Amino acid sequence: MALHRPTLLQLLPFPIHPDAQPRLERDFSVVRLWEQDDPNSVMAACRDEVTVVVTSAFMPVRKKLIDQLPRLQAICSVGVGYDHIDWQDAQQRGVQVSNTPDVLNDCVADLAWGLLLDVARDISRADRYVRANQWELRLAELPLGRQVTGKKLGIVGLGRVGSAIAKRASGFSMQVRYHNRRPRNDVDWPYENSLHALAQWADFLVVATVGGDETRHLIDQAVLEALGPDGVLINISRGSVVDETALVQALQDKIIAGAGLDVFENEPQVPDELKTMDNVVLLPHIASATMETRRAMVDFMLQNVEAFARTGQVLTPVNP
Ligand code: 8YV
Repeated sequence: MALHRPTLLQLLPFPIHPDAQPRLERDFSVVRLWEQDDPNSVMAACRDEVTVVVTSAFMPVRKKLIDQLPRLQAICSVGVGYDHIDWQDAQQRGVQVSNTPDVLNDCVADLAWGLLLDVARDISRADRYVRANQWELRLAELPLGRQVTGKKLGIVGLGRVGSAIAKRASGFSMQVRYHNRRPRNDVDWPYENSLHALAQWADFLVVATVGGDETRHLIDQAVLEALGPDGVLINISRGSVVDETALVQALQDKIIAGAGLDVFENEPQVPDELKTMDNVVLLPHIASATMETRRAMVDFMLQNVEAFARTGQVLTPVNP
């Protein structure tokens, strides 16, 4: 007699992890939504069966979808951020929501430093200069960059990723300060209780806080003015944390010196004005995008799904 397996709704594939599909299908009857020609009718057919939804930061799970699934018990996501999930609505209904913290800290911190070094030393700009044969033809001089070693690094959001970014600063003999909702008593870096004061102090302001309503437009015109004409903004958290219109204006008016951005307010849309600026480095949300880290993230999602199948509890419920 075949056992009735619960139904899992999978919103996207995970080709990076060779075991992902067999491991999901061992415990669940899996609906592969991305493969369906008519996802709406497939959803209508399975909505009363689905107990688990699997997703990632690139595939939102909003209240509308949660409301469509009366037997939903868990949403397991790949990625540390969870602003793409209406987790409060889920939790009100008793639906568990899990993410994949920690396994991406180093990778994201590495990329924050990549952006910082790139903007400060004009690496991408110098690469474009060589490719356009400007070096050989001596058509134009490259401007001088900014030194990184010995400068001041301000971290907005000293969580797991923020700490990994801060640790790397010692290799560059930099001073570090941070701003959080509240000071941490387990670190030696000085706390600034005002974001404005941190921006005023810092040469490089790195945004590593969570996304969502609470942090929306935390980096606004006033913060950018405090950062000042020699200051550089780096964002590897969520586009929503920065008021993008204010940022474009600040760059155009030379209120700040430059920016390195891995995330944007309306991904994959990037304001055209930014694309023409040489003091800005733009990346397509790749901070965790290495083979090792993405595989570890998918594996962590699988462990959450498997723990839920075994015990009824996910391993890492989101913890706002
Ligand atoms: C990933 C991210 O790109 O972890 C996050 O919150 O934004 C990124 O690391 C994303 O989660 C891919 O699934």
